[in-house]
Amino acid sequence: MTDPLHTELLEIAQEAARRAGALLRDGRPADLAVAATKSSPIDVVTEMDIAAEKLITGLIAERRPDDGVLGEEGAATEGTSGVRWVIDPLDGTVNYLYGLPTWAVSIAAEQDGETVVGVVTAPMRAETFHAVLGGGAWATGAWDGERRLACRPAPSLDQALVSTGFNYVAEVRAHQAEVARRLIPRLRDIRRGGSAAVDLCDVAAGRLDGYYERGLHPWDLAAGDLIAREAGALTGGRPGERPSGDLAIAGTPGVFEPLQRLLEDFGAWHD
Ligand code: 2AM
Ligand code: CA
Repeated sequence: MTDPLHTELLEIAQEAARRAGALLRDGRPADLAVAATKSSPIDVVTEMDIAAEKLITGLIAERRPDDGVLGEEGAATEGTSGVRWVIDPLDGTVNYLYGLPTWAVSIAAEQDGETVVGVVTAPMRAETFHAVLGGGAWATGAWDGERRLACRPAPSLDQALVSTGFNYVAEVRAHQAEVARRLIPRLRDIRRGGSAAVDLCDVAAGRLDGYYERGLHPWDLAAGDLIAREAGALTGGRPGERPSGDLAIAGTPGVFEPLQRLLEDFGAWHD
């Protein structure tokens, strides 16, 4: 039996994600990419980002005024109910700016510090992912109904397709490129999707065998991490640690462990 609180949180997260996703999709000026070299498009994206976060936090405040909130665009309230929402109103900002489809709204709800609900919606892929702790991971697409997700059976690491991301800071990127250079000959190939939340859902959906990234924030990870785990993937950071800003790794069992070992050997978390 699903906890009625979890069901309520899931319904709120789904509604908020759907409405924020529609706002971002419908509100994106068609000429945003054309002007992408000027500074103004960045402001447009930031405005959309803030508007999406306001929509989400407004809905939460209306339905559950005693909950805490942590959002990328600055929302930060403690709350008194034991529930805290962790929100990325627009994950994959650079893709959104350029008109690439891989961007998402990511909303998670924590109960007493543990993630219990995660929703990630990718409007340009017409896909929404969700998970409730202990209830499996699910996807709904435009052309099919709800289907349960299971990560891929593990290939050997040299046949694994692994996604990653690169930081906005140049020195960090240089180090990440060095780690990727050492990793590439050991894998089938590398992908760089541009949205941590979507990458984690793609691991859940069996479209990627693994994913890793350094420098993420809690809102990039919270929902996608639960969705990946509920689909049977393993997630972590450095050996023995939970995923964090130092390092976040997700992978199908059999890929996760050797990938984590290699990333440790290559010092993937270093400054
Ligand atoms: P964003 O689009 O909301 O900024 C890209 O590799 C992924 O990492 C995206 O999910 C991006 O989120 C996230 N990210 C968060 N902080 C980052 C940073 N400092 N540098 C690069 N990517 C970051
Ligand atoms: Ca993000």
